[in-house]
Parts: sequence; structure tokens; C-alpha cells
Amino acid sequence: MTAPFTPRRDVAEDRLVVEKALSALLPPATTHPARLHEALHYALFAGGKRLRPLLVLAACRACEGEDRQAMAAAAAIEMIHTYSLVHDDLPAMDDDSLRRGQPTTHVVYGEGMAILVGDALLTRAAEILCGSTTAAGLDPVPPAAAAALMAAAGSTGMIGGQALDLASQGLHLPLEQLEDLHRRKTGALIRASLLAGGHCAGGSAAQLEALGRCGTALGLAFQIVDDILDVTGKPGDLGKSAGKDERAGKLTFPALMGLQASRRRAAELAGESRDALAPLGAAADPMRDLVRRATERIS
Ligand code: GRG
Repeated sequence: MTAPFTPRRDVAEDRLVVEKALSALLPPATTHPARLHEALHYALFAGGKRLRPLLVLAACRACEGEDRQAMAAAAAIEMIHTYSLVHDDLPAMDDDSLRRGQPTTHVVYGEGMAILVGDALLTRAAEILCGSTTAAGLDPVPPAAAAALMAAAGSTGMIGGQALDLASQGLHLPLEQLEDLHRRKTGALIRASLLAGGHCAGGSAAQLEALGRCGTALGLAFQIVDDILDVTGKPGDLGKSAGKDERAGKLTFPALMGLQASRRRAAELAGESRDALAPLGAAADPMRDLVRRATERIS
């Protein structure tokens, strides 16, 4: 019999299972009020790499847990992530018209509806984290996993990072402040994906410590790669506007330290995140694969 922690599916199959869980956990698009639910489906099923749910599943496997234990947490974090993208694209924030290769939610449904779509995704994620999973046939989320996700999404994590980002427009921040901003805005949710997966599996303190260290390094590496891709990526691959940071006068890692040094820093952090997984042995192989994909990506 296959050990429960060996990778049983490839990433494409994992994505399909995540999509299924998301469908089961979201009211159908025809639910009253139908325009809102249609817009929710538009935002959530527009594509996307599904990196955060894949990290939750890989972290659960790294602690020798079963996918079913982590599936609801995986879906909840994708809802939180998608809400952040919908709100980030609004004119009052980054004012973007393309996301995941499609017109942004506010472009299609209007600004008011896009705000409500973000609110509804966050609220549905909270419901799921509070235990509303049985109708979808999924295991409930352990309180420690729910707490890790909500804390990372809040005012000292992702929202705090976004507030720092808004406040820093046009300013030249020192490197440590830029890193702090992105450890919150992008890194907190990525780190929390790993911790939540570990909690779902009932991981030990040592396993959670290893996952936390991996997630901290991976979160920042992911953002640096995102900044690099904004300079070097092709719009067709990215599914969003390229060169936007420079046009908006945003301070990015390439703008602050140059492309080469940014690439070196991303590689160094990728190495740190892989090294952190050493105590988890072969059970962390799916996580190692995701670290590689997240830091060597083109989209
Ligand atoms: C508005 C509350 C609020 C928060 C916004 C995370 C965030 C804070 C904004 C996203 C802006 C952004 C483009 C950040 C760069 C890193 C990042 C999170 C990219 C998008 O994540 P991917 O590449 O997207 O995983 P997909 O579409 O693949 O899910």
C-alpha cells in the first residue's frame, strides 16, 4: 500500500481536486442574488495557479497527513487570495484591467459589485474555517489552521502590507522596509498556507517550525520573482499587465537592487526554503517541487 505522505498525484491533478472543492464550497452561480453569485464564480474560476491551496496540501503531506484533512483549508485560502486580488485591482488600489488573462472583476461587473465579491469571498472563507464544510463532504478545519490563515490575512499580515504599500507610493524605501512590506502583503499568506497544512495534519512542533521557516523564505522569494516578471515577463504568460510597476512608479526589488541582484536574492531565498525542509525528509518532496515551481515560474 502507498504510504499516505507520498505524492500520489501530479500538480495538474491536484489543481483539479482543488477546483472541485472550491465548486462544492461556493453557492452555485444561479443562486439568488444571481448577479453576485455569477460575479463570484467569474472571479474565482478565472484561472490562477492555485499555488496557495497546493502549498496547504503539500504541507499536510509533509507532516504525513491525508489530503482530505487539508482540503477545506486549501479552498478557504484560495478564496481569501482571490478576494485580495479583486480588491487590489480596484481603481482605488492598483487600478488594473487584466487579471488571470481576463478583464478584472470590476471591469466586467462594476466597482460596487467587485467590492462585494471580495467581501463575500472573505466571508465564505471565514464560514468554511468556522466549520461549514460537511455539506461539501469535507473534513472540518482545525482551529489552529483557521487561526493561522485569518491572522495572516489581517491587519498585521496581508492587509497591513497593502496599507504599507499604499502609504509608500512615490517613496524610496530602504531594502529592509521593502522586504517587511512584502513579507506581510504577499509572504504572510504563503507562510500561513504551509502552517495551516501542517496544523491540518496534526504536525509536531518541529514539523511546524520547519514549515514556517520554509514559508517565510518562500513568501519573499515569490514576491521578488513577481517583481522580476513584471520587468521581464510576457503579458500572454502573465495573464496581467506587464511593466505596470514601473509605469506606476512603484518601488520594486529590481528598481531598488537591479535585476541581477534580485535574481540572486530570489535564488538565495529559494535555497533557504528548500534547506528548511530537511527535517521533513522525503515526505516534503511535493513541497520541494512547489518551491521550485514558485521560484522558477514564468507566470
Ligand atoms: C486589497 C486586502 C488587499 C490586499 C491586496 C496580495 C495583495 C494584497 C495584492 C496582490 C497584488 C500583487 C500582484 C502582489 C504580487 C504577488 C501576488 C500576490 C501575486 C498574485 O498571486 P499569484 O501569482 O496569482 O499566485 P494567481 O492568479 O496565479 O492566483
